[in-house]
Amino acid sequence: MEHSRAIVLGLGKSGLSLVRALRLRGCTVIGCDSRQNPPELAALKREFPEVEVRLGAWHADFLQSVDKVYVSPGISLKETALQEAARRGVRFSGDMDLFSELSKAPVVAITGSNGKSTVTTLVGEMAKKAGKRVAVGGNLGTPALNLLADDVELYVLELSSFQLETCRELSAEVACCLNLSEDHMDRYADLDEYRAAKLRIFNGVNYQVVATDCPDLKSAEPRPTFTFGEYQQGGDPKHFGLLFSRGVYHLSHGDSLLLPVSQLKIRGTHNQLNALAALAIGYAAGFPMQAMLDALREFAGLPHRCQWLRELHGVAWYNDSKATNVGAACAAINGLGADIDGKLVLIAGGDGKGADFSPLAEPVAQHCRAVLLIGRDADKLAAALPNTVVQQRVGGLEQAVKLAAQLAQTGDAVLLSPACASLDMFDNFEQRGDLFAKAVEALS
Ligand code: UMA
Ligand code: ADP
Repeated sequence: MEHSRAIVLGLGKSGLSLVRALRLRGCTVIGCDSRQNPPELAALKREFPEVEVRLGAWHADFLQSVDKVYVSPGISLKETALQEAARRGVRFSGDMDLFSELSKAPVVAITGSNGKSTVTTLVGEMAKKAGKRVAVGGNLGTPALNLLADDVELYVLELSSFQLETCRELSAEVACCLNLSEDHMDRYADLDEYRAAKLRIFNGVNYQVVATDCPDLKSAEPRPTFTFGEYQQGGDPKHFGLLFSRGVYHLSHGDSLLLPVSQLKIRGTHNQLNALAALAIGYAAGFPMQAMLDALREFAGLPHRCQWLRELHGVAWYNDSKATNVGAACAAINGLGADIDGKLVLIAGGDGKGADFSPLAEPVAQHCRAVLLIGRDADKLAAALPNTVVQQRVGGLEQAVKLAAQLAQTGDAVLLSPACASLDMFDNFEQRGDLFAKAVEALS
């Protein structure tokens, strides 16, 4: 390997996967983390006792002292030491650069502000049904480098803007940026900078999949294109749409009906779009249609994403803890709100990551009976919401669940869709969702 001495910045999951891949190829590695007790330190010391570890602040001189510097996705390239090193000519890589160098099988890559995990998992299920030996991961949870294996026939990867920032040329077989709305505004100067990071997914791509309502989310170079979105007249065989026929909406391909949406287990209009995106991606990757439809019928969705929990006294309870940004919560409110007879009691709030909450005003006005607000940015959120809807600030999630049970009426649904990250109150969105589910289970 050309870079015999490398620094790995960040000793979380990605950092450990980088150290592992580099050590396997004989590189000398120095592992660094700004924290005194990074999450994978113990595992690193156990597996690679020979690797030098440095904890605490890093400096440009040090970053300049090796052949290659790999940066974990959670670390911003705007950090002072990294900027200074960049000025001195250091080029930073990420785990996806090394993955591209080492992987031998084609890659299907999926990004976007929302729906990534759902679509990635769904495409993975479709690939399995198509009989492929597929490895699924990336931002979804398993670092891409940990998926590398000689017998893999296809990689299906969810990629975040953070991972794409340090990825020069992925050369994916198929790539898609599902949608774009504000997220991580504590890391990006503006939406354009965030978009530019996302669009790197198309560098060197063979086939691209583009949402018809986001025509700018595509490769700068002309590429063979498949699309998804509203139904389009003309029967374009490269388009997957929602077609109203015989009184119900269907997933369609060109002019052919594929499946009534009632046969999907995942709920909400946004999930119908996710199903169409997965079809377009799978089609571009060459999966047989029947395999894709079988996977779609069976897919029950992922936990914490508009997940149905229970029905109690005529009220349905949904856990959408993964809605960590405004766009996700808007989609869940609109999607579920349109699906139910009554209104929504929404539980929202947490760490808003610097977001503008105003896009929530309209969906809340249209679909919500009440909004219960938790967490650090509860007041900021309250200021953005219409005062025609009942609003109440509550101390915690359990209290919100009890109050929601009192406010909801028969035919309503209670939806936890925070529009915020969980980190001000919880370890992660899973812990927030699990606590919500427990509190809902305890209701009688
Ligand atoms: N950190 C420090 N100092 C360091 C290094 C990291 O404080 O020296 C902090 C970061 O600011 C961040 C946290 O540690 O808050 C984790 O960062 P990391 O890069 O070490 O994270 P990993 O454990 O490697 O996990 C990463 C992704 N995490 C992030 O991008 C923050 C995981 O996505 C991903 O599953 C994993 O790689 C495997 O690919 C999580 C995520 O929250 C689910 N992603 C964001 C999102 O989906 O919105 C982008
Ligand atoms: P990601 O991995 O991008 O965070 P997920 O599939 O985990 O996406 O879904 C996270 C949340 O985003 C869901 O809980 C839902 O609220 C919202 N969501 C899912 N799909 C879409 C979509 N296509 N458009 C907008 N919001 C969506």
